[in-house]
Amino acid sequence: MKLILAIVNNEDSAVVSSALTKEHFTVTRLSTTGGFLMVGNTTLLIGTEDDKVKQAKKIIADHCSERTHHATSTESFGRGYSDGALSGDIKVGGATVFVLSVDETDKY
Ligand code: 2BA
Repeated sequence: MKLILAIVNNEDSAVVSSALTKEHFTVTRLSTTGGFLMVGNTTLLIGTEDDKVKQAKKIIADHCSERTHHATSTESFGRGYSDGALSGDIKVGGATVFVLSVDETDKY
């Protein structure tokens, strides 16, 4: 069994979770915040069998798009920048995906 963690853009999160549930994946959505831009994103938790990971990743890839975040000189980044040194266009996403092995899963 695997646990997929997928960090996706808030604007894609509803569409991608619907596409996953339509294909019988079970999904939990967490409201999260990126440590660099300090803006909201969504982390999907998807527990699934090993042989379905590829299918889940394809659905995520098909429904998540890269976006450009236009940073302004007034933004303070996670690294502490506030002098505009990193202002400009920053590419974000489509999705950042981690696949973890699960030793046990129980429901009570
Ligand atoms: P943020 O941390 O807000 O990062 C947003 C975007 O800013 C990143 O897009 C990347 O283009 C840039 N960025 C992030 N950290 C940077 C740094 N230290 N220096 C320069 N530029 C930096 P993505 O890579 O697509 O990441 C989108 C979001 O996915 C991230 O939001 C974070 O919430 C998550 N993420 C990405 N990689 C991760 C990782 N290795 N571990 C944990 N979370 C990750």
